[in-house]
Amino acid sequence: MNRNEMMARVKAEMPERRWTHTVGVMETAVILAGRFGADAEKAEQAAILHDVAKYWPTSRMEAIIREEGLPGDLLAYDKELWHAPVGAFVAKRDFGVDDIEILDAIRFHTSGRERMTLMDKIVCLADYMEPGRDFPGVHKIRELAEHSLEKALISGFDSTISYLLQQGKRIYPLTIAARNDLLLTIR
Ligand code: DGI
Ligand code: FE
Ligand code: FE
Ligand code: FE
Repeated sequence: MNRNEMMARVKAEMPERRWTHTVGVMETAVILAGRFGADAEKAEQAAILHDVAKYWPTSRMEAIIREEGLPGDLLAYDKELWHAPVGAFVAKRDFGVDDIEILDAIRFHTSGRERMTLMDKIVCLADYMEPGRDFPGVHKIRELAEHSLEKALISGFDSTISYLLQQGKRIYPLTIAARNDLLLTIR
């Protein structure tokens, strides 16, 4: 499937403001790929698809998680996590994406994971810092991203974890693992 067709089909899956976010993630991912030496085309493709399942009904995401053998432990955590692995499944099944780097970057864009690849880091960080994002700490993340993918991403996970603590929500273990692992890799 070519780039324009992919963009049109993803756009049709979501409200206008989420498409605007997606375009912001595409642009940011391409910039970060240039800055940190990743394949910009792959980063852009992962960005286009990363939130493709974000507005699917919960029941539809749950059915795919159960029927397609995606990690069932997700079902015991915040539903906001589900669109990432479901999105990777949909990218492969419905958009014909075969590249594991792209699929994994989509799969782990929300939770993170241990030993994140360069592509995982770029897509996850672009999602945090695209120009439309406005949350406490986003300016610091953008500043850190000038020099360090890892420091910026840690700052992003810090803000997500703080938010989840404040809300009294469970924290998915992969997010903790991702942050711990990134902390070991800096300085
Ligand atoms: O889909 P987006 O809104 O663009 O961003 P995202 O895919 O990073 O989703 C972030 C949401 O997921 C955010 O509101 C926090 C929520 N969330 C719930 N539980 C967890 C979690 N995020 C992480 N990283 N880890 C969790 O355990
Ligand atoms: Fe997302
Ligand atoms: Fe994210
Ligand atoms: Fe997103």
